[in-house]
Amino acid sequence: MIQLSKDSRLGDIIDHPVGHDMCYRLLLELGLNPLLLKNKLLRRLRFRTLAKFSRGQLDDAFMESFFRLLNIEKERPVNRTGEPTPAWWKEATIYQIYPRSFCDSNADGIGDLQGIIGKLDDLKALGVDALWLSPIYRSPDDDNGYDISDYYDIHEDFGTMADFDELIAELEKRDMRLIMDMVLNHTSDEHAWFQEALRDPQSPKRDYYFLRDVASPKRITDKNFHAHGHDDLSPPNNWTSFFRGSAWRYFPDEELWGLHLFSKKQMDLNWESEALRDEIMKILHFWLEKGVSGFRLDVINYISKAEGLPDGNETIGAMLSFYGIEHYVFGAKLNEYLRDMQARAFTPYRAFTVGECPGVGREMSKLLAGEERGEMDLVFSFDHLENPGFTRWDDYCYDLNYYKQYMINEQEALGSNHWMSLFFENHDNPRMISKVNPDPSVREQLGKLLALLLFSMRGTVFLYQGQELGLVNEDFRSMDDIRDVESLNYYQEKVAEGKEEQGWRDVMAGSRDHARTPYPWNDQPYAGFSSVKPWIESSSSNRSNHLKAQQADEQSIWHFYRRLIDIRRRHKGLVYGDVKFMKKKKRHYWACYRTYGDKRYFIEANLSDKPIKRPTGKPQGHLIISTHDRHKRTLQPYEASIIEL
Ligand code: TEU
Ligand code: CA
Repeated sequence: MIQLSKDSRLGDIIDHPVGHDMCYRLLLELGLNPLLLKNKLLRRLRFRTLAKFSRGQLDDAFMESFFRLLNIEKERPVNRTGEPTPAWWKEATIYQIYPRSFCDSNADGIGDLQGIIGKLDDLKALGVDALWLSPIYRSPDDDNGYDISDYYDIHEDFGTMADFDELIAELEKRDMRLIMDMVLNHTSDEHAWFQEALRDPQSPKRDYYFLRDVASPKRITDKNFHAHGHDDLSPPNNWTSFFRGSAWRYFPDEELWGLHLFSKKQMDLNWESEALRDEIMKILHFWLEKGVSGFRLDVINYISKAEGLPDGNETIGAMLSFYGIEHYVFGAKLNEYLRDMQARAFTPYRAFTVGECPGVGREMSKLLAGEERGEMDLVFSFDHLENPGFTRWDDYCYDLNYYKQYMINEQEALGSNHWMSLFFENHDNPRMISKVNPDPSVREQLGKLLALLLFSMRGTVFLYQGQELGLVNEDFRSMDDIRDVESLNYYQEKVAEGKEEQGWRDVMAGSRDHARTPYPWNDQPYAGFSSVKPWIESSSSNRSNHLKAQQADEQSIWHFYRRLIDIRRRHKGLVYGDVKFMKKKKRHYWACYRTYGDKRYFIEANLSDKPIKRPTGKPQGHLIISTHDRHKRTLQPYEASIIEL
């Protein structure tokens, strides 16, 4: 295997899986079109030539970090041809529930397990096959359950283990499955392991975390660190947290630094520890024994950190606004750790796994979830959620033409041994309809278009609660309405920089709370979510689009989703069929064929809010589903349909 270096041609770098995905991200970050990766002239350039034009940005230190990251990975993905192997999770529609905000059964303003159990018939009526629950384990809720303090117990706000067992049984009765959210990159600082590790220098648990003593020579580069009042001390390296500030928290009593990539109460676990990995296997077995069908693995690509925890590169840090990421985004032992879990926990139970992998793109996903790899089944990557040049905090209108280009790129480059996760929403992102076009008069049309685009591609569809109602972003009135630790910290930082107004605008654009407000069930107070004031409140526009009204209206977004799920169940060609896009260059126009055995489908859509001419004339065939009931020569705004040929 050749080592890549600054003398390598860009083409060779792009043909490397990590090189490809990193260059893709880099172009997005720079606001450039990722299609550039296919440019023949560019592919022949040597990296150092490119670096020369970067006005010193891509300096030697940058190149060293960049190529170190690339050269860690020695393997190349393989693309198989032929038909994909059938699997239940490829055909399934998986529905994500954010338990705090789904349904409150005991009038404390917080959703719970009995609330979910009471609504299973509605979910069955929609047609979903499996539920994915955001974490329901014991937690002090610094990050709403993503900070686990006991992996073997249910959060008291959500109920008891008996409620959980009942949920499993009720799901089984309805032929539905359960997928648990498993957070293994970090635990709460209140977890017994961490408490013991902190207190007792002799404890083997000390090795479960990244705890370092004060006598560290390195200086922090993060300007916000000083705002936290540790002026005289320096943390072990310059890594920063995704939730702002240094990634190191100082424990004054013990005179120790602890690493946390997320909030300061989410302490990173050290997977180098074999004893820790044994504990993790036990946890997985415990839940598999209870009958769960699989796991969504939280930030699983971050679990292998570079030896010695070296400083992050300044250029990469400045570019991504996070320092140190290259030292854990795709660590040297990641594949090994995943295979270990697969062999010891998942395979024996035939469990399904989807890994949440921020920063991982198409080619790295093939290494993490290729069928022959023995690592995971699926990956969530996020390169489609924002347009090039924008981040989640930016207030802009998402152009669906980028999504089209992204999907063409993905679907045509995957082998039959690869499978894609299809989603627009989750608990970490604003609502997709609002991103694309916040005009309330197009909400229904656009909601249906997005639904049809999801269900007509090759991959597994994941829905997030409320997406099937076409919910939109909230109109929060002030920071008092915001609950999320990420938004709160982000805003704090802006205030400290004297950019209060900017902070509020960014939070309104990107807050994760837009997706975390109560599910609207009916026209009762609090939309039937609870009989008391909920922990976070939603706007009247979302409350009025409640499930009950949509179930009563055959034309609603909810019925449209219900029909799509049903169609996908009856037409396996829409799941497994080969994908071929047409008229790729025509702006706003989406057209593709799906072929499976002797079945053929044509999917056509208008991605814009203006009518466009059908380039091919009126398609012939049997209309399976359409956002508009009559086919005309022009495609109406956001019109979309599936035709069986
Ligand atoms: O998210 C990981 C992640 O990187 C982001 O999607 C995150 O929401 C944020 O935008 C980082 O800037 C996962 C969970 O989905 C998220 O809810 C948790 O907060 C996070 O991990 C920590 O467990
Ligand atoms: Ca409750």
